[in-house]
Amino acid sequence: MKKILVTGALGQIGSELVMKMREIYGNDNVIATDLRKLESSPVVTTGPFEILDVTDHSAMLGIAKKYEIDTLVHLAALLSATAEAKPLLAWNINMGGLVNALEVARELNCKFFTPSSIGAFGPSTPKDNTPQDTIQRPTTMYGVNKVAGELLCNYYHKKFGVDTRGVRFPGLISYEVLPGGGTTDYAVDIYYEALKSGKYTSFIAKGTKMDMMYMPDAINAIIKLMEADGSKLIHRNAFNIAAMSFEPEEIAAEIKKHIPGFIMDYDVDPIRQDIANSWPNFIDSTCAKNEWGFAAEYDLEKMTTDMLQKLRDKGIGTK
Ligand code: NAD
Ligand code: AKB
Repeated sequence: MKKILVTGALGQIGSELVMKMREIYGNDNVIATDLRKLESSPVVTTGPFEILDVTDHSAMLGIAKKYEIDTLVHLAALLSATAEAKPLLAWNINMGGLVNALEVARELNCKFFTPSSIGAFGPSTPKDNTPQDTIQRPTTMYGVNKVAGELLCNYYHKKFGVDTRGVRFPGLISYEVLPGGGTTDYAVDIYYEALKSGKYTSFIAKGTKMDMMYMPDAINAIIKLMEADGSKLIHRNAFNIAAMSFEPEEIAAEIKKHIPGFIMDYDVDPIRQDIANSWPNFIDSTCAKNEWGFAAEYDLEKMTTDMLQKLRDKGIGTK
């Protein structure tokens, strides 16, 4: 990886991935792109940045050629809750953007990464210790996009020899940029509200277990997989990776250890609850461990300590 183009670079993942990659590969070698431009973002101020709508293939190809990229990290997408609210737009961005990105990778012989999600599973998937290879009949537009995307990435590898790689991310928890329209967003919001007001109203119901991961582990996973020896990869795309799994009351109890007066109640959003109910309780990441050495450093306890400290350092809240 010498010249890397990142789409959707101002999002929750991109804003941290770009900075980490610039640290490793050099500021000028990581070209950040997004539909919008945030002038004050370090992603914009520390290295090359271009406005790019991923549904525009010729614009993407033009930028890729201009910077002579050898790696494409495709992050731009609509997340589960937004995709459920705007399914046709989600299809156009999530599938149209992915095909364009794969085509650019094929045309310029680039290494390729794109994330799938636990959203690629559905109600008929085994819920506990969900295997790498299993039933995938998702009932959401996001899930349909993710399954199709996983298959398309495998196809581009088999048919055209593109070096495609990817993981199925759990819900990601981070403090730099807020998440953008997902079902697992409650597990980020809760930290902000705990610090600001000492209370949180969860839109996900009590007893709903979902896989989650702290952002540093997610960023390390992307870089580790992209640097891994390709000849050892059996799955290549859509590796299950897991770090922790919890219900709303478990994260609340962990926060209470730091903010004793913290209280949580519930006002369940039926749409996001429905999505959450269709996802696994916890997934099995044995293949990622065996094929490229995936390991997560943060569990719920360690993440909560760090997350609250980092948010306090940013001046969030008084609790
Ligand atoms: P995000 O919503 O935070 O960011 C997406 C970015 O894409 C935004 O900056 C947005 O401006 C940009 N974008 C939207 N439409 C675009 C378009 N047409 N052209 C160019 N840019 C466009 O998303 P994220 O959380 O950073 O997710 C990135 C990828 O990771 C997505 O594929 C998502 O499905 C996947 N993922 C994320 C999570 C998570 O918890 N964050 C979990 C599993 C998978
Ligand atoms: C979402 O909730 O949509 C994302 C995801 C798990 O893919 N965080």
